[in-house]
Amino acid sequence: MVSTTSMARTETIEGRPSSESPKVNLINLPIIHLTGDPYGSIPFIHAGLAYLAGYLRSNGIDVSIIDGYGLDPAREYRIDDSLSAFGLTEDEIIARIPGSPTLIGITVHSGMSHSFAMRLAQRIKDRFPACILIAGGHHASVLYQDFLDNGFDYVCIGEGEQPLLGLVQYLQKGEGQLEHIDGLAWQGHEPTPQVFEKDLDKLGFAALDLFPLEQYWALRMSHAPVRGPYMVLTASRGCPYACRFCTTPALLRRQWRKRSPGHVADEIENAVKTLGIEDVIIQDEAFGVIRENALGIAHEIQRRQLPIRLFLPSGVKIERLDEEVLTELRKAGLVHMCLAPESGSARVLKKMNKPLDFDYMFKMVACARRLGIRMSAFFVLGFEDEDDADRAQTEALVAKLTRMGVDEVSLFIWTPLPGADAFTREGGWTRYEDLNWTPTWRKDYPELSRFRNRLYRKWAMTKILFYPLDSLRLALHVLTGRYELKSEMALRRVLIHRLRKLGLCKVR
Ligand code: B12
Ligand code: SF4
Repeated sequence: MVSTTSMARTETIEGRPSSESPKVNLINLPIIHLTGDPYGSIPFIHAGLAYLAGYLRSNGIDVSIIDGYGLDPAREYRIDDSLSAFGLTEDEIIARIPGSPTLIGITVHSGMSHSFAMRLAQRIKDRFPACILIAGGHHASVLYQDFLDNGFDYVCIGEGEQPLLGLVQYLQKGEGQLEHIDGLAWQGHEPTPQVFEKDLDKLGFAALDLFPLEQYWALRMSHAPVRGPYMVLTASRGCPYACRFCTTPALLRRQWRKRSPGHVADEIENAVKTLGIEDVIIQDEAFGVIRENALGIAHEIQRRQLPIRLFLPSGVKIERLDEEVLTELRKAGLVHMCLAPESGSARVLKKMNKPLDFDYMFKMVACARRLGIRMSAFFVLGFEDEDDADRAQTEALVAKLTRMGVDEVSLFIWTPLPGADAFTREGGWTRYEDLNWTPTWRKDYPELSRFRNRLYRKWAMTKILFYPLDSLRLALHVLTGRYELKSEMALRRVLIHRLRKLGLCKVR
């Protein structure tokens, strides 16, 4: 049965003159975080939105981005008693929607933006009743019915390029049939799974120029320790693994797809020439799954002598790298990468369904250290029934990796994410905004928080003891803002925040 809402929507679509070219407005939301939480408020240029916009534009669609974060990224405001946001308010976003919009797309990166996105959708619908609203991103993909019940006409499940283009073409020219657009959900219609584009070159370059890049660069902070004008880029999508705490396996169905090295280098070269890019953040979930591809990218960048620094901040699967790949990537400009051991306990790793070859990891860490690649290691604390013995093993691994030369650790307290195999509604959280790496709702949060602090202290003490010069370097970089590590950015941020509060500093 077709609902009334869906009937009304269908009439609107069919009533549209076929020659009308809809302008697509994509909205990036402010960065919403727990007030005062340094783990959830990391600035980022939304790569997914940038690729989406680039794809539409290259298909002749008039597209713009209202960047609810980047237009005022240093401005923080309270949303309620526990949440704050960096960026524009709802009113300010709505005020920037031009004329009578035809199609608005809102991206929802995670549950942190759940209520904000719903409220914004309702207000857009009240103000522009004829406008068609679509949501996308991991969180919206998993909870598409909630979004359809709260004002959205469509939700895109998973990758956005083809479903959104299909919808726009349908609206614009009446081309195709709505039912044939895979990956699109609407009220009363079960989405059919997308056949993902295998050749990612066909999805084109990210439309970075549609973002207020200067504003991002002026922050001097991102999810990689960048120093100069930076760009975000994906060289591959998806991941062949199936870690139980992660949503990627369900959403991208364990299919790893790549771009050709030439295409990746073309995108970088173009950005260097047109935007003056110096730093490149590659944010693939699983960079280098096929070593020849990683080698190809490294060689292509070297051949063109692109003067860039490369960063891999999303956690590489270390077993996929080897000495030759690391050496060539280093020559191409790789200065920082993240590995993701997640736990020191083989038992917990088994539960996570995350295989890890410890000895191989140690070998690669030693190799990266020799090459001068700075490293960060990710850990997930408190996964399911993790006990004291598991924690002791994690603590020992943090110490060992730090002794071996891993420069910093990032410690996340586990929270169930919708779409992940380990997601469960049990646990005491009350709203999706609770599902971040600072899950204060967990009964064992105080204990886990103490454990996290203990590990950070362990890291700091081990580093000072084994690498005193590195520790001095860290302090110098915090003071000068010339980063090599994520921890330097985070510490400088805390320092500036404190000094501003004392009225001793005007830097934002
Ligand atoms: C890098 C990354 C970050 C970076 C920066 C993100 C960036 N630059 O975009 C940082 C570290 C800042 C970050 C922060 C967080 N992240 Co994050 N992040 C990622 C990661 C690894 C890659 C994102 C990416 O660039 N993907 C590649 C691009 C091309 O894909 P995309 O962004 O998904 O966009 C595509 C589609 O989703 C779709 N789409 C997106 N928007 C729209 C809009 C419309 C209208 C349409 C039609 C389609 C569409 O089309 C795009 C192109 O195909 C993903 C994992 C993943 N597989 O994506 C997690 C992920 C999205 N993050 C996640 C989480 C939980 C968080 C945090 C809450 C963690 C925390 N710190 O507490 C915060 C939240 C930040 C906030 N307050 O909003 C979860 C979300 C899970 C969920 N179900 O909610 C993910 C899936 C990781 C996971 N653990 O499973 N993240
Ligand atoms: S955590 Fe990383 S390796 Fe594991 S499934 Fe997710 S993207 Fe793949």
